[in-house]
Amino acid sequence: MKVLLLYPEFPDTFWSFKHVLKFIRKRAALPPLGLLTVAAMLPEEWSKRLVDVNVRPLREKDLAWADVVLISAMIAQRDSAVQLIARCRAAGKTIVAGGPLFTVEHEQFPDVDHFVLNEAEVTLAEFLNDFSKGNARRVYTSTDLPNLRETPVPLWALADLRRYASMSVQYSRGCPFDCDFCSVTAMFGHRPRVKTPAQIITELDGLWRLGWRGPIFFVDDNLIGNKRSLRDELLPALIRWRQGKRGVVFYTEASINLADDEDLMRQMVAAAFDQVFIGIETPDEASLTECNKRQNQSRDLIADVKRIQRAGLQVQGGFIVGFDNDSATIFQRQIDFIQKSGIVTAMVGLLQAVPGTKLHARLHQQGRLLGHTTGDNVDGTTNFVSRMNRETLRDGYRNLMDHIYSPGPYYRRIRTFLREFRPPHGSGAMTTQDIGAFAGACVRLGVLGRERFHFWGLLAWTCFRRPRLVPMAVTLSIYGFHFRKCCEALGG
Ligand code: B12
Ligand code: SF4
Repeated sequence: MKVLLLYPEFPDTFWSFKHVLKFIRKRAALPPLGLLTVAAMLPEEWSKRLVDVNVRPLREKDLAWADVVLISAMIAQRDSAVQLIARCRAAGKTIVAGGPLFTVEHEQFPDVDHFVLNEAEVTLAEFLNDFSKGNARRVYTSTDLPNLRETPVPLWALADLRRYASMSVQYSRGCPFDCDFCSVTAMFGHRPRVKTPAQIITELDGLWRLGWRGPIFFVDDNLIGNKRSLRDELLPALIRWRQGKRGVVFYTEASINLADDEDLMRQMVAAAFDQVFIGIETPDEASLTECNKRQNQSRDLIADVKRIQRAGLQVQGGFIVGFDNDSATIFQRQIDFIQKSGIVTAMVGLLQAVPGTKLHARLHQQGRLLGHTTGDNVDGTTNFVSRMNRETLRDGYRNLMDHIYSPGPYYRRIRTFLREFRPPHGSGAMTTQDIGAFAGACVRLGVLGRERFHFWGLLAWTCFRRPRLVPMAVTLSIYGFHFRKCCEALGG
């Protein structure tokens, strides 16, 4: 059996980091971890080929080679998935689909032969068994939440690692919190299920053997969801593994209560974590109550962010506008918060209702849903009737984005962050990739860009005040270039 593993294209948005990738000569931010994990669950004797369309196009000869196509996608990849499925259908291939897009809207894809939904650890074996007997059903689904101790090591060798900016591994699934807009808990439950440290170390050894020396994203939705296993098992194992290894750094996602645990932060930094994405969402208490983001309530969120930055972790933040409680003042309040916090990478999205979430169910009951979500929360669209006047929301959102990513406020924010950030000892060395990116930045941002004065001003300031942070200042300047391009596409 020849299996083609197919991963559709991401739209060119904040999350694609497309304009950043050019500086470091990469094609995509991350490999498709779900597909590579599924590949490891297929019979060993099957031939496997990966085509990640973000890295290279699907060629006719790939289709001619394949007996069966396995496709994975998240909602944001819907358009590309539809096109690829049509091509596979025209080529007469058997199509098997799984992953988050199909798990929430499989009925929208009449051309797919088989859906293997939810977590493949529970649904794939039955499908493979039926498929081998020629009597596979159309839909395989399950509400069981598997033990990750059985999850195999992803087949990274199928991917051309050199094309990616970062690698990914997954330690846990599930999150103890209950934010109403979040599809993670709807899909993966509230009890964080974890792999053993030995599994993670085997995965890391595999990446190291393949020559990977760059960043690795722990794609857990909330790495600190199970603090005990993180503190007692994973982090000590990572600290041991990292000894004598240069180049590899980790980043992840976590909830804001990380700020309460100095020891945990210290341990994470010792294990070479240098960044953490946190869902801040909004400085408005009423909106936090509305979306049930209890862990963010009654806190000084700016002080929390600064504490994490001082511990040596750069904070990236997720923000949302468009809650029922939001009034027209929310845009300026978000701007003030973002600027004061020094969160340079601030992903501000319009609230969207994703199928399967409590928010989606509530809006459906209230008759306020307008149709599909695009799945991309930073494209300036929403899929329900908002309480705020539509034009006010749209214009307020665009102005907010335009403001925080225009050169003045953006470069001021970088300085606010660099003043606070305490990098661990030993960090700050320039890699060959950094040098290439720096040369590109000098030309594109320092000569051709409208931000040129800000760019050189920041470099001079950093050389003088925080010399070890020069590579970081350059990286963040390049991110700003990407975000500005995305804002232009929004029309802001
Ligand atoms: C890494 C990640 C990304 C990366 C993707 C990089 C890449 N190449 O994959 C980046 C940062 C680019 C990204 C971006 C976004 N993401 Co994202 N992302 C994730 C995250 C954190 C981990 C995905 C992952 O690697 N999981 C590990 C693997 C092992 O799990 P898996 O992919 O689910 O695969 C399992 C099953 O689904 C199944 N399976 C998967 N594929 C297939 C295929 C077949 C054939 C079969 C049989 C089975 C199968 O088997 C696997 C093993 O059980 C998930 C959350 C999560 N916990 O999954 C969100 C998630 C997938 N993202 C989500 C969203 C909404 C987004 C964004 C819109 C931003 C946002 N608001 O979060 C953007 C959209 C992109 C854009 N506009 O360009 C949603 C998707 C909702 C949906 N139903 O589609 C998720 C679930 C998180 C959430 N907030 O709810 N994301
Ligand atoms: S903390 Fe994050 S992952 Fe957990 S429920 Fe809230 S939004 Fe979802």
